[in-house]
Amino acid sequence: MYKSIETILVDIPTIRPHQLSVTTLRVQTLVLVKITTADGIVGWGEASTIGGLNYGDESPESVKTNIDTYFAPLIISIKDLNIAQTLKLLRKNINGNRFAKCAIQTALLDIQAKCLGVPLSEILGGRLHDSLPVLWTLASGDTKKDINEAQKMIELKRHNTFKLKIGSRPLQQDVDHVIAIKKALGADISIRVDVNRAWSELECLHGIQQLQDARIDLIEQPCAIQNTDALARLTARFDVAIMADEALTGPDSAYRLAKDHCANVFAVKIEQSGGLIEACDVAKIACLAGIDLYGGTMLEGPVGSIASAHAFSTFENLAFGTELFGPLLLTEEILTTPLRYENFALHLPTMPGLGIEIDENKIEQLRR
Ligand code: MUC
Ligand code: MG
Repeated sequence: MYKSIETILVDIPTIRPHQLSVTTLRVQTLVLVKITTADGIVGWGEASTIGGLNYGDESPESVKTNIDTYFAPLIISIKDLNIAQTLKLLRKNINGNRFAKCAIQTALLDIQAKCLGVPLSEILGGRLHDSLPVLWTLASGDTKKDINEAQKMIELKRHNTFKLKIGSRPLQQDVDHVIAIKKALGADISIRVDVNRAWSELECLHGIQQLQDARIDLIEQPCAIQNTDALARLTARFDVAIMADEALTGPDSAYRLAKDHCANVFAVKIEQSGGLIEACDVAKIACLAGIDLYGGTMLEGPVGSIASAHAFSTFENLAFGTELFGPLLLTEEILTTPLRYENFALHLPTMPGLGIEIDENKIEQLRR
């Protein structure tokens, strides 16, 4: 059935340093997975991480090693299983490794949808949106630069909603930076912040109160990943929406966070969820619990971003939009036709599978 599985690391410089509380990204390593069937059908997946091991518990190198050593022989050994049985086999034999599992699942679903001649979204329940709103993250670390960057994005009709990365500077400096940007861009522009778990609960009380008063729309993962009790207390205390990001690691954690009222919004990510199917499960749990949805990114390139878009396009209500801007942060294009970002949105392809074509010559030039 499956003839070969290749994992390729591609290092691409970013258009500017991207400063998060946990790391500053200057180069993004795309972890691309290519699965080829005996009939010559090719499926692609991606398992990029943020800053090696700075953000999560998988690195590009661990993903490659684990796919080459454990996933690939298992998949090659499959004789006659459908995709559901194949994914069950992987779950049974491989613990953890959500990012690697996501890349493999994406490539398998790409193949399956190509075989059926339908866009990948159609085998995830069906597309409800042909385009998805995409915000831009301001993370240059400099207030003036961020304001200029935002104004340029609005002029270009690329983005009209912005997420600000904070948490690496003293709290009051960060809060003043956010308020200055909100004032400069005006009341109609939605501003959100991502603290990337940098604040203690006490700092959250001081910081979030000021951000709420300044009409910031969303506070993303303000405190430690494990401190979900604090997340619940903050959600109960403030009117501004509190979003779980790093604390959300798939359907199990979605269930626990929902049960304990730990957030108003879930940042659904295909890699953090362990796959597109699991991301859809997370969204379903959120819907049942009355939690709003936001389509998150691990700053993937075009493969992971469009895979995410296929999953998110099946969500009935994406109240807080998406952040699928990863490809726009990169200085190199790896598709023969770039993803279509227009009118503040990412437009989904209609071709079978992921609906993209990889520029394999470019990959050869850029691969590590
Ligand atoms: C995160 O924590 O949300 C997503 C956008 C961005 O700038 O960083 C990532 C990770
Ligand atoms: Mg985040």
